[in-house]
Amino acid sequence: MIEGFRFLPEYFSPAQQKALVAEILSLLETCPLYRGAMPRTGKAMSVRNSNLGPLGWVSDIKGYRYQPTHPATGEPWGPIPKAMLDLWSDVSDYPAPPQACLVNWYEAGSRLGLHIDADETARDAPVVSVSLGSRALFRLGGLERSDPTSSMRLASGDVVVLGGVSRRAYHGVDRIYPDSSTLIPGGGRINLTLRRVTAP
Ligand code: MD6
Ligand code: FE
Repeated sequence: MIEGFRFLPEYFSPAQQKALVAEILSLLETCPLYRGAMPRTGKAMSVRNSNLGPLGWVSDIKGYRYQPTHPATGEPWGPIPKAMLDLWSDVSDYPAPPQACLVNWYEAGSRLGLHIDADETARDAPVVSVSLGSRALFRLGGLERSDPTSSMRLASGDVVVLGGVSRRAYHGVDRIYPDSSTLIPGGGRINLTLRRVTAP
């Protein structure tokens, strides 16, 4: 396995998952999910997203970037839940807190193409992710898009850390297994990723 990749299955208990989903759903009321667009083409993304924290990752026809306000409401993003800040303290081994918690919302047919997370200047900080709700088929490759990949299922409560060399590895989500969880009303999947954007 590529150096710096960590898989922490069932990091969050079912009760913790329930509380975290309730908190996220509540925060999304004022910080709503929206559908971003792909740079250049403007094609709609398969996944809807929002953000929590002082910065949020947005994608539109002009490109990818971090910004302090929601593109639809113009308001600052909501706060990062304490459970997520505690997770970062526990697993990141980084001397400063995360600045962005990207909320990705998957429906039954949603997917996320193979990509690297490369829009942060603090490249020495890991990206830490939490899966909630339906299971997903996650694919992890290497530093080149053409490198061999391996696939694994991510279930609700699982945590993935891309640190070290794996921070620059290609990865994506090939499919969601609908009805594999009852955690989220309507049966979707939420993936939360914590990022440090700028060097402390
Ligand atoms: C997902 N995850 O699980 C997509 N990125 O829905 C990511 O793109 C990701 O899980 C960086 C670090 C961990 C991840
Ligand atoms: Fe990613």
